[in-house]
Amino acid sequence: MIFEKVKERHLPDVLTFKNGKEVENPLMLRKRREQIIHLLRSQVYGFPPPLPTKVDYLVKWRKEDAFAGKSIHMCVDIKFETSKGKFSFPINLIIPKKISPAPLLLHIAFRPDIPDKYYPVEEIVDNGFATASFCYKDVAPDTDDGFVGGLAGIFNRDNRSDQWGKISLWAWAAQRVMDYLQTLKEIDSKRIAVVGHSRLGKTALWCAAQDERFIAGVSNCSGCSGAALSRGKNGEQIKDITDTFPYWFCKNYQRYRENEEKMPFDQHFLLAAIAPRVVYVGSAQSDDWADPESEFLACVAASRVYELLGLKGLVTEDKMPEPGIRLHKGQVGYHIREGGHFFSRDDWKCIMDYMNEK
Ligand code: GTR
Repeated sequence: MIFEKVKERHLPDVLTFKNGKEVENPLMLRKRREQIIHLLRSQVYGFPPPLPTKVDYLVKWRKEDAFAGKSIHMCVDIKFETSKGKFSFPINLIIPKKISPAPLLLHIAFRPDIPDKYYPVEEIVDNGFATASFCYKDVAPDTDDGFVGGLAGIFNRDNRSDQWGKISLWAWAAQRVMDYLQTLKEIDSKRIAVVGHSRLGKTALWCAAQDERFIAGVSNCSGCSGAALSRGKNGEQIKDITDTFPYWFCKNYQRYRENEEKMPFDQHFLLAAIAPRVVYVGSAQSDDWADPESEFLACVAASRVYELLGLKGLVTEDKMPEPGIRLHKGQVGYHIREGGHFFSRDDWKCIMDYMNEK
C-alpha cells in the first residue's frame, strides 16, 4: 500500500545517475550522492559561500551551575574572517556535568532564548545530551532585504541563478558551529546531530546532507522544500513558498513553480543525501500546510538508498502511521503526533529517545 502511494507520486529515481545508469554498489552511491548534492545546490538551495579564512572563538561568559547545577552554560561568539570581510554570531552551549564526552544536539533556533517554547534545554540535558543553539536571525534576517543584512551582506550575493539563498546561509552557519564543537573535549565529536523546526527543519536537513561530520539530520514539521515530497503534495506548494520566501532559495528554484514534474529530483533526494547517517522526520497530524503524508512517503522513498548499503531505512508496517506512532528501528526514523504546527516537548522526547537508541 505505501509503495503504491509512493509510485503514484511519479518520483525521479534516487538510485539512477543522470546518464541513466543504475547505482549498483556503495562506491557508486558515493558518486551519486555528489550528484544529488550538486543538483540540490544548483536547483534548490544554491551553492554555499566559501569557507572562512580564519576562525576564532570567544567565550563571553560561563555559568558553572546552570539548570539546578546539572550543567555548565556558556555563551560563545563564533568569529571568522572571510575573503569578503569579518562576521561573528553568538551561540549558547550547555554541557551536562555528568557525561563526558557528551553527544550533542545542535538546535538552529527561531529565538535566542534559553529555554524557549521550542527548546526544552533542561529536559535535553536530563536525557543525556549536551546542546548548542544559535538564533538564525543573528546570522541573517529572515526578510527579503536584498541580501544586505547580516552575513548575507558580507558575502554580497551576485546575480548567479545558483547562488545561495538564506536556507543555505543558515546551514553554513550551523557548520561553523560544528567547526567549534569539534575543538571541545567535553563533546563527543562523532555524535553531533543538527535539529530544526519548520523552515529551520529544512535548514537542518540541508546542513546534514552537505556536511558528513553530522551524525544525523533531524527535522520537525519541515514540510515544503524540507522533508515533504513536492510531487502530489497537499498544502504548501513550491509556488506558495517561492512567492512568500523567494530569498530562502536560489533563483533556479523558481523554474519549478507549478512545474514540479520537471524537477530532476524530489525531496527524498535531500533525505537520501544524508545516508548512511541518520535522518529523523517528525510530523504533526493536523499540520496540513506541511503535509504529514508527503513527509512520511519521502522517508519511504529515501529508504532504498539505505537498503543498497545493507542498512535498514524506515522500518514500518505497510500502512500510513496513526498519530502516536514512532518508527524508530531503522536509520530513517519517523514519528507523527496529534496536533498542529509546533515543536513540542513530545517531539523532542521522540527525537532524544531515537538518538539514544542509535
Ligand atoms: C511557513 C512556511 C513553511 C514553514 C513555516 C515555518 O509560513 O510557508 O514552509 O517553513 O513558515 O517556518 O514556520
